[in-house]
Amino acid sequence: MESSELDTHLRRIGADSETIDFCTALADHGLATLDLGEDARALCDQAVAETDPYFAQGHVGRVQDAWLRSKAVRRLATHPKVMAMLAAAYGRRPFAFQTLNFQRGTQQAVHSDTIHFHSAPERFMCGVWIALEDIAPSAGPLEYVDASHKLPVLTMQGAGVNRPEPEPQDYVQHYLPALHGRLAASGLPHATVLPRKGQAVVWAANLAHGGAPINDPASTRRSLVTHMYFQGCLYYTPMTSDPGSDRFSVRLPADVATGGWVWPRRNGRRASVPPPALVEALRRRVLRRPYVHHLSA
Ligand SMILES: O=C(O)CCC(=O)C(=O)O
Repeated sequence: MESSELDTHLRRIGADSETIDFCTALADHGLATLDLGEDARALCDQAVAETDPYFAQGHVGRVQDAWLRSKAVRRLATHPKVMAMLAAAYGRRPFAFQTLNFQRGTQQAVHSDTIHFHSAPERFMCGVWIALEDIAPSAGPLEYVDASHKLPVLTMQGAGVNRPEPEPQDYVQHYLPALHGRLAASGLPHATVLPRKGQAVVWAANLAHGGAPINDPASTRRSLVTHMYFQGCLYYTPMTSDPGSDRFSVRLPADVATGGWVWPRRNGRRASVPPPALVEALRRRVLRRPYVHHLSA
């Protein structure tokens, strides 16, 4: 999708007009929407019923990996139409590796997912944001910087963090200001999306996006974000990696469809996975416990 060969690729796979429109929008803007149909709208209601109890605890910002317990979240995260569109757009089999459920707008600073999860070769990652209810403009909708996925990927080192093991606070103090400076200099316009229940918004790995301000404090903005990787790549956590020096914090991502994991590969071979990543994957598989992130006071 992000190569100059997109048109040839789409002709070769015999893509239909909906697939061509989806892939072209993703290539041009870094973001494309899909309607998942009536069955998906029923699944959205079920996903809300299965995840609202987590939020009833109060002060819960997001629920990570509700798919481990919620059938509806798992089915939406692996929706066949989304999978087919992503396979066409990227030319590799996609797999969902993480879900996040939100009940309200996140007001998250504009960022790019390439600082949280990335791949080698680069850009084989994307986000899929499914509206679990109709999204109102005052509810802090998803915002993005149009076509910003075409900018070079900003690493911690590119943001001036030169210590061998960057620390989480470096993200706020260095990465975000550097990214925001680049985006301002690019002059690319900000936009928001207002999907209806059962519509999916896909963003490219490097697209700058975040949560717009909430103007109606009583509003809900129920959504499900699924982070996707593609088969046959090395998967890593960029914040603690230095890709320029070939030093990667390798991940062993889950495969939401199977409940297992997908082993990372580099140059066609299985890559080695550090023991802590293996232990974490085993823990997730045995405990099957979603993680509830509480809002700081
Ligand atoms: O839903 C939002 O406001 C932003 C979500 C997001 O940035 C993400 O999950 O990567």
